[in-house]
Amino acid sequence: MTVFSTNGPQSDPTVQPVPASVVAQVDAADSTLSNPKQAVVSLGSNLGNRLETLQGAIDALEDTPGLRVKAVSPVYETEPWGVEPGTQPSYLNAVVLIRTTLPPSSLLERGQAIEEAFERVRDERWGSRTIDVDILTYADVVSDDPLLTLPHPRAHQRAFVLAPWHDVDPQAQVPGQGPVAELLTDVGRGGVRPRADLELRLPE
Ligand code: A4P
Ligand code: MG
Repeated sequence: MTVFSTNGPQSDPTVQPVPASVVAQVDAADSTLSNPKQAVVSLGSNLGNRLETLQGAIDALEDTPGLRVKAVSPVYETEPWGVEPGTQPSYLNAVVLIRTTLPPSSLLERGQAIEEAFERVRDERWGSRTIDVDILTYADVVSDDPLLTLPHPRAHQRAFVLAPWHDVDPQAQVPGQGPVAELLTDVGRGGVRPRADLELRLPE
């Protein structure tokens, strides 16, 4: 039987109208899902098959629901930063641009899960590692929470971060610090060299 009402022939009198407040909540959730944020992630490795591990971390990021890897930088061979010269193998570093609907805390957890998956051992600060996944920026969020400091507190001092970041996004800004291009000029390119013979793939 077709029920006719002022709303037209398809309306069902047993269906109650959805309250406006619920509609507003659903709309807000939907706009979050359709409004991913840009984040920038730094990857570093100085143990094991460094290139393979960097690629594995990029693929694992892409496999994360609510996260797409949008760009991958060139690879740099870099001198270990923050330790006595000659005490650690050199690093491969790269920077990736992502878009994600994950909040910053979930992105951090995902990065740490990827570090675990590559059997990263934490026995000393700035110790050698199979993989380090650091969040450089998340949109324009600024936070001094030690669990997740944004932007990354040492990013603006490090050529191994700034050089690949500038390659992949020459216009990038570090919130509160200025353009990556200027920071890189200030810091210089000492201790980092591009490895044009090594390439990381953007996941399909
Ligand atoms: N944490 C706070 N903010 C962040 C953030 N923005 N991204 C907290 C990621 N983690 C963040 O990190 C320690 C704690 O930082 C985490 O529990 C997290 O809640 P960790 O990865 O466990 O330890 P770590 O990496 O040894 O310490 P730290 O201070 O984060 O080291 P860095 O500054 O990341 O430096 N030299 C070269 N050439 N290339 C490198 O990639 N990396 C490091 C690590 C040192 N020297 C290097 C390189
Ligand atoms: Mg770290």
